Formats: sequence, structure tokens, C-alpha cells
Amino acid sequence: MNQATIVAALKNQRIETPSWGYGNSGTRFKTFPAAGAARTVWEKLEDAAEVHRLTGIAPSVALHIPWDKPDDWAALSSFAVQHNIQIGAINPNVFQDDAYKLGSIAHPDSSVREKAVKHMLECVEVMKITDSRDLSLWFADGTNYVGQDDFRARKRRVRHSLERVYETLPENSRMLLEYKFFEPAFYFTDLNDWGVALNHCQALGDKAQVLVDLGHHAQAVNIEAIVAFLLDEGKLGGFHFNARRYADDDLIVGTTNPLELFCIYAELVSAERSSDTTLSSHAKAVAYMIDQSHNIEPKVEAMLQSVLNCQEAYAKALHIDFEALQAAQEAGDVLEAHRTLMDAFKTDVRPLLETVRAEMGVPSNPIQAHRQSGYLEKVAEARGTAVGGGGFPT
Ligand code: PSV
Ligand code: MN
Repeated sequence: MNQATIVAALKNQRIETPSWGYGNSGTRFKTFPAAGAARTVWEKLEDAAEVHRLTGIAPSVALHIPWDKPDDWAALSSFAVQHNIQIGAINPNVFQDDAYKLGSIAHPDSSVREKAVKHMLECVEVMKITDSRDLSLWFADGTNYVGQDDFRARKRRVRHSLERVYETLPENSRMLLEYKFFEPAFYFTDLNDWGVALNHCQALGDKAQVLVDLGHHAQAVNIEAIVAFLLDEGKLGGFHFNARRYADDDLIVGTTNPLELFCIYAELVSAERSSDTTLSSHAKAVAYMIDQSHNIEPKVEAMLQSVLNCQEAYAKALHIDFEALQAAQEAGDVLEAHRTLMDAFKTDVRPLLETVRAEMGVPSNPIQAHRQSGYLEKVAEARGTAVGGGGFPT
């Protein structure tokens, strides 16, 4: 790919940040309050806007409902416009009410399923006001003990509830279905892997697509291969980027897993530049979102680092010599193919990214600019140190 094409692609890159990454959050053991952590949806939008101001590639923020439910949606939408930030994916929350102790859309009691569906329908209404394209769904549903519930009955309850929400989706919007192999349920999870999610999405229709969260697989699962498969099926809706070492650790994307992140981007770049126009337009519609909660990190800086790690991985993937790669693959030249990919991974893209940022009118070193800006001191002064605030239990 020539340099101009690479630069143009980098300028078009988009990463959505999550509102819940800006508030206090913790582990099962403790939430450490951070000075200046966002306490309200308005402050989360301010922080997201700061990340976009410094990077130029994070123009939207995902919301979690009801954590981020304002009194006045129209006011929030205009606040977002004033701050040059868009409201992105809407994430219903059907896992924190007492009623959901045994699940939501798979719950044996139809009144609980009804409550969950109603909440998702309310979120579809929010999408219309905020002009959001994606309804992003994750369910904590599952069981802890053999015999606790009937697998097939649960599958049907899930399908039926999803169908009811799917029917109400606005035109040009999508339902993203996120899977996760365990947690909070430990014996069985209803939407436990990409095959299950894909099957539901295929049954629902074109607007239903699979969401891949990098923290939601068993150890050693090859996520880039899943990405390739879903892309080829036209069913890759989006990502929740993060990094992990053990389970759903929600660490900064690209820290424990730089090669994995690069390989994922390699699949996306390969699909984006494909001569198969169905494949390339599907790849271009993928939603790139971060799903991280920062427990010990300074929150805005952690989010900046996350966005920049995605930028670096994408820049490296854009350097892959796909023609040489294909030739080596077809010749069965195992190591030449491997080296071709690794050459791109080893490219130092930092000077290029500095140039691209300068051309985009953002600081060439966004982290340094953030540290020198006084933003953290300013919000710490204005907001103080809140207890809780992110939506997570304190
Ligand atoms: C669940 O672990 C998850 O990945 C879902 O995307 C939730 O919406 C999010 O985390 C909440 O932090
Ligand atoms: Mn997620």
C-alpha cells in the first residue's frame, strides 16, 4: 500500500470510547476513588471529548443505560454537539436489578423476561433521540449448577426476546450481540461463544451482528480467526477492545496482547481493501469500541493510551505487503509468509503517526500534551473525589 493510502486510512480511523471507562470502578475487592473521575454522564462526555480533542480519532462515546440516563436526553444530545462528541452505541443494562438474579431474557419467569425486553425497547427509543446506530447487547444470563435450568428452553426464551427487540430497530440501525464464555455465571452462559451469537444473529436478520470483546474467550482461543470468519459471513458488527491475561481483565488494549491486536487489524485491513465490494463495505461498517474500566490507572490518560495503541496496531497492519503474503501462502512458503506478516508488525510507525497527527491538527504526542494541559488537575479541582460514579458497585 502506498504512503498516501496509509495516511488517508489513518486519518479515517475511528475508535469509540466507553462512558464507564471514565468513572470510578474497581474489582470485587475494592474501588479506589480517583480524584477528578467523572461522576455523571455530562462529565463522562467531557472526558471523552478531551480524548477526541487530543487524538482526533475518538469522536464518539458509548453509553450504558441506566448508568448514563440523564433527565433530559435532548439536553444531553446538544451538550454532546457543543463538546464536539457524538453519542455512540447504546448499551442496555439487564444485569444489575434485583429481578435479574437468575437472568434476564433467559429467566424462567416470563415477567422478568418482559421487564428486560421493555428496558431494551426503551433503549431503542433512546437510539432514536441520540441518533445512535448500534444497540449493543450483553447478557449476564447463565446458570451455576447442573440441572438448574433447561438449556433448550433457555435458548428459546433468548431467541424470542431478541426477536421482539429486533423488530423495533430503526432503519439503518443494528443490534450487536456480544458473547462471553463465563462470568457472572460459572457453569453455563446462554450466549457463551461466537457460534451461539452468530446463530442467533443469522436467525434474526441482517441488522443483527456479532460483537467480539477481546476479554470474552477462553485462554488461547484464536480471536483473529473468529474475526476473519465473521467478516467473511458479513456478520462482524463490532469490537469491545481491551486486554487480558487471565479472564475478562479489562486492561488497556494492546498491552498484554500487541501481536493479537495487530493480527486482528490485519484481518480487518485485508477485508477493507478487498476487491470483493460486499466484504469491503461490511468491514468499513465495523464498530471499533473500547470496553475497559480503569481501576488503578488515571482514567483519561488510560483511555488516550488505549486509543493510541489501536492507532499503532492499525498503522502496522496497513504496512502488510498483502501481495507478498498471498504469494508466500500460495507457494506453501510457511516461514516467508510468517516473516512477511511480522515485518509489518515490527515496523516502527511512530514517526509516521507523528506526521499524521500534525496533519490532523492534533498534538504529535497526545499523552504528553494531556499531561502538560492541566486537564486532570482542573477536573480534580472541579469534581473532587467521588465515591462510586461509574455505575459499578462500590
Ligand atoms: C461484560 O463483561 C461487558 O463486556 C459488557 O460489554 C458490558 O456491557 C460491559 O462489560 C460492562 O462493563
Ligand atoms: Mn464488553
